[in-house]
Amino acid sequence: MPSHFSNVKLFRTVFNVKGLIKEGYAQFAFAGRSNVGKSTLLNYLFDQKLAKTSSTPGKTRSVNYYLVNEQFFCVDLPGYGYAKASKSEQDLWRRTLESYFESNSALREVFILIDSRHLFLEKDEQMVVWLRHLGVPFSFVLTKTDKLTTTQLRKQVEAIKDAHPQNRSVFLASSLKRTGRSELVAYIDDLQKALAE
Ligand SMILES: Nc1nc2c(ncn2[C@@H]2O[C@H](COP(=O)(O)OP(=O)(O)O)[C@@H](O)[C@H]2O)c(=O)[nH]1
Ligand SMILES: [Mg+2]
Repeated sequence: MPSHFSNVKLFRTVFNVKGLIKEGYAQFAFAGRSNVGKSTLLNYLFDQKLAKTSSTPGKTRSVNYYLVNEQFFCVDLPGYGYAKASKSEQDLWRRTLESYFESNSALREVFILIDSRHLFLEKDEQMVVWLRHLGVPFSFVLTKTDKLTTTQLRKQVEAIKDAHPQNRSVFLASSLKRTGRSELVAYIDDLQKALAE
């Protein structure tokens, strides 16, 4: 399948709330706990190594805007739930995300990445409550699906759908095995087209 994300570049890296972009190109944001595989998934979607990956959690503190096809942003949000982060770091993280989500008229969808082995962790559930409260549309991406058997994975998908019947979709992805890309890309493409009409 040809890449729909044929032209991707890092447009802006933001370390504080002042640089956040709230209008203009549509935004599709990617959120999740540190180490969930967010940067790896973005690189898989982009089909190039633009986002920095790491085996040490808690590295990405910035908000990174990737401009795709000169049409929309994929936004790499700072990872949460990093236990070793200090109180002040966690406060900064919360302020940044709060500010990112609030009154962001360009934000179309948040993909909440969850490790397919570890559903219903407190911080992920908090994120869901938060986004629902703000009225921001979101869907789930279960990552690292290569770590589970087909049966285990099916159970996890049922569990998350049961727990969150009102969310839009549950996507499955393994960046390692390179599966799940076309569904995500098609979904973003469709949302993007619907907006343009
Ligand atoms: N088995 C497996 N490991 C993955 C996958 N995606 C990422 N990882 C690993 O998970 C770790 C964290 O990945 P990274 O993308 O940096 O996570 P981030 O902190 O969410 O951006 C790295 O060691 C990756 O190699 C996947 O699909 N399958
Ligand atoms: Mg990362």
